[in-house]
Amino acid sequence: MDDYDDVRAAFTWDSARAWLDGQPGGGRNIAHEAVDRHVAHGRGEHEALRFIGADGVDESWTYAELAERTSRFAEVLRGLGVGPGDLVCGLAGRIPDLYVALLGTLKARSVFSPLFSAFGPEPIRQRMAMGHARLLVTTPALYRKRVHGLRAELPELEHVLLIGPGSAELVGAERLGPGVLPLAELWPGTSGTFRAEPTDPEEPALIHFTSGTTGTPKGAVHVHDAVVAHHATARLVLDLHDDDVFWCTADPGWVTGTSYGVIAPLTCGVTCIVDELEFDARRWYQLLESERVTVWYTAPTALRMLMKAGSAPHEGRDLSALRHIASVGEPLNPEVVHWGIAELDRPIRDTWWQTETGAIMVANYHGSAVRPGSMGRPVPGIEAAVLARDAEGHVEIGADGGPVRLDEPDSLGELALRTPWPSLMRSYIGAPERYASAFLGDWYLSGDLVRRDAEGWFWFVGRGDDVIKSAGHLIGPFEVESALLEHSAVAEAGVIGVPDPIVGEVVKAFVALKPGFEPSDALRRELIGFGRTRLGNAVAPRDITFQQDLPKTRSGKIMRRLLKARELGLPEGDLSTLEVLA
Ligand code: 6R9
Repeated sequence: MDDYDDVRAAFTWDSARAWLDGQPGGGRNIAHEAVDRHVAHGRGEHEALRFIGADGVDESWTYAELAERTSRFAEVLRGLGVGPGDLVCGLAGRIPDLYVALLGTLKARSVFSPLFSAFGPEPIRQRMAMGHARLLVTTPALYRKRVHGLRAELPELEHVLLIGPGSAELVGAERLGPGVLPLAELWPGTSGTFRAEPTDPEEPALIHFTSGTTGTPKGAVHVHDAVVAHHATARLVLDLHDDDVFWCTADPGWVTGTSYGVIAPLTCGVTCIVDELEFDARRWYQLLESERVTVWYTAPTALRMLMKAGSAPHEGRDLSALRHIASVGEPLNPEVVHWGIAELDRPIRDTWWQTETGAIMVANYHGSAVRPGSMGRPVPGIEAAVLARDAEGHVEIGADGGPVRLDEPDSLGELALRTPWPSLMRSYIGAPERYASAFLGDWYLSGDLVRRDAEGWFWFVGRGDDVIKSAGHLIGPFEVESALLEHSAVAEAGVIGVPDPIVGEVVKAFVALKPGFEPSDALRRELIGFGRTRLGNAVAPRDITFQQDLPKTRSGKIMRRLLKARELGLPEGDLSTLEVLA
């Protein structure tokens, strides 16, 4: 049965608001909808989070336990004088207390921002400084390695709460630095009775940092009302029901791992699986089987790795509980969808969204047949359009001052979404002009190039900018270039993404050296190591090519596009703005 059109026609964001409760005293708070309301509905004993470690289940909490822990965390924040509107950053792998910190921060009406645990010191420093973070939650190991040396550059960071391995042992021990305390030291002073005060749905709740082509990262601000879109899409796209066992493989340091690894599924009252370990094909299939996962949300990189691992790791596994598989973050190749049907006996449903959109916007609806290679159709409540772009890549403005829509089937243009919807970002912190430039009239401009077929299905064509997607993670070339420029040998750097069959793209840098430095393998290795130390392995370039005359525009900007075209042996396109040809 395909009821897509009916569901769409019946849907309004106000009707979706009514699927949630709101707070008892009025207001809307994400933590209330994700945790406390299930306790109020008599489902406190249902399992909320199940953490899987090397030897199986490490920890499992009911909704009631999660409600109590998040209340205690909120009390800890308030006890330290961290209040509504203050920014709390989280820097840790998938460890249980990170989830408490996220939801406890929202309960306290402070603002939470996840940082990726594989970031090096520079991305961490920059994001915390931009957000004026007052408190960081991290592990002793990450604090020592990545944060301690930055404290002098982060005067606004007053408190660091240590969680995870080795943190409880530090209770009563000498401090690792100013304001650094193990969470366990403050826990006994809490009661677990904290209740979120009525929260204005428009109050900021989350800041997700994302990368642009130029300049600093962008801190997309999301408000508590976003939970309406998290919940509605979890129901309508991921088909979550309260007896589901849901596994989202995304890291909680990125937007998917927060919005769909924690918030959205918990609002549906499901049991969430959190796998604390790294990818391993055999173990992943084993986990799907042993935990009886019913709905699985993962990413093309992971699926391609499973495909590469062949049939052996899943042969004989009972995956009969698995009802629904969805994917996000990068283009999902049709081969992978066909592989899913052949090997897992289920279609993989692609979904498209962005940090800025806050929730799934375009998807292969669970009640319709999948179109392999298509991102799907707009979710209920969302109107999507294809907009014309001019030669410079800007959205074309029509005679009426609005964008020019391309309604002919198969036209290529920029994907745009009609505003507003609850999870749309409300600002980029400290960058009102950059925020304004993401909109034209009523439309949010995604920056992605797509085409829409005659039946209204969207097909991803490419990004409209130079941002790199590697293993589902967005990487800003400017951030990588800036870090390389801090090395004494580097005069100029241009950074691009080079296609990779498994992770989508890998980061590659072209570097021009300062006088007195000669290209060598030793210097290349040194620069790669330098990049890793500053940026972390997830962001640093994998490969560096020395090139003295990097191609530039008349205004002096390095032409990454040309570097990329040459690297890939593609036509070089319009070179009219080139000043220096290498
Ligand atoms: C959720 C997330 C957003 C960018 C987006 C696009 C790419 C995401 C995709 C996809 C092709 C899909 N992207 N989903 N490309 N097909 N189904 O990933 O957010 O990190 O902000 O990245 O990711 O280029 O613009 P974010």
